[in-house]
Amino acid sequence: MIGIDEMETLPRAGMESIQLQRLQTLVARVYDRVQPYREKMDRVGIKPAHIRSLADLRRLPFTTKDDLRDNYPYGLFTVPMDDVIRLHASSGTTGKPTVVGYTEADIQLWSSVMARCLAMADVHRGDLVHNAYGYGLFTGGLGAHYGIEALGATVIPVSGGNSKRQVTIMRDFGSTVLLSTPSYALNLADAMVDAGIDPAELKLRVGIHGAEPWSVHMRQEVERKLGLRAVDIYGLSEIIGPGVAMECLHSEHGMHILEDNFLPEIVDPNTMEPLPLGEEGELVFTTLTKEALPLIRYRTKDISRLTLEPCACGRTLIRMAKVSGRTDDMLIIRGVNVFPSQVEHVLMGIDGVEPHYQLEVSREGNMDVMAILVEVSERIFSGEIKVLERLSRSIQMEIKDMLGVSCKVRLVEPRSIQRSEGKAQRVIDRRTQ
Ligand code: DLL
Repeated sequence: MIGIDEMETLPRAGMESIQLQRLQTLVARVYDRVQPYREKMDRVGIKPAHIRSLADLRRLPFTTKDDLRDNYPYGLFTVPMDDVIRLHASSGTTGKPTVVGYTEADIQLWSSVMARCLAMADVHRGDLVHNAYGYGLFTGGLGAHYGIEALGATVIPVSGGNSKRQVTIMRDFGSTVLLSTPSYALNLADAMVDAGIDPAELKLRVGIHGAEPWSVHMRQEVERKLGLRAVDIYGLSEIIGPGVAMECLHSEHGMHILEDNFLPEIVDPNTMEPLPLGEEGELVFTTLTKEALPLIRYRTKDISRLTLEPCACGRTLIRMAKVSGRTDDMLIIRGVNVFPSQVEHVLMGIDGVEPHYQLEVSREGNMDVMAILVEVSERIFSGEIKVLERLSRSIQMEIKDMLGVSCKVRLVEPRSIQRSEGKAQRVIDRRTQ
């Protein structure tokens, strides 16, 4: 059984010395093997030998999604294709997908970091793990799958879709752990209601949800509707997939980053200067142990904060706060910056509102107009018009108060907003169409 790995309780100096050693090896490796990296480093006059302390990390150039696109599909790989045993890809909103490759050692590494993450939520041998992350090019399904096996638990590789069948399987197979995006977990809760299954009939103990931002309120909804303890897991294809960071059962305030493998920084997205612990900014990762596609200072566009405050579980790993949004998800509505997560936060605090919503942005003349489509509960929807009007006005006022922007509110009937099997689509921007 996997418990707390020895890497997870190291004193700071011990961790930093491992990180430095790994960073030096990595920088030498990419400089030797990958021309685009060498050219970038030469341009700023930095050689592998210049990396003498962890502080020297900031002298290295950043890597972005554009670097991956410019070298599509395999240009940043450090090994010949013969050594690559797996490919995955993430489809962005525009252009070519981002292709990531893994050597055999990378797959082992991925399985082990994923197993360590699961262990943080006390998943263990004997657990029946219902894996509803999509299998395929998306890293969620297979990444989690190998981790569950490495842990010695039983994997149920159900993938996404066909929610009705999923809830029957969960009940009949006796699933104890659910892995899915948070939005899909809510779909499964609806499917349970439809099938007349009470969550209390199930053996679910813990839900491990990630791959999209979700608020603390949304967590409460998932926990209430499914009768389990819901924890957050973070990762991205470029860095490895799921398994970069994970909440333990003690930590309501952040995910432990497996920093022996993934070295985090927070930078100011405008100046690109590193920010001190505790300040919010863009999360940047350097992969310390990956072979096929190591990345140096990769800009994730995710917004978070780092903390070294001790955690009750005893792990000394640095933690990242729940992702509050993405720099590229930010909507600018009549000059005001709006993140979908802020809207979610406001909505989830209002009684009668369901955790299903969408933001529609359009242009009327020269004006940006934001409409919020919100599902309301059956009770409210079938109630009096004046109750609906009051609710709509109160949402408008709360949004105006909290975000400083006025919006239209359209209350829609339960289950009318399209459900996703993976990541939910929260924003429809019609300004560019
Ligand atoms: O979503 C990997 C993953 C699968 C993570 C399953 C967790 C569970 P990508 O498709 O490359 O990889 O998308 C990565 O998703 O940059 C974040 O914007 C977002 N994301 C991932 N986890 C979280 C999370 C997978 N826990 C992108 N909270 C990332 C908020 C998340 N956003």
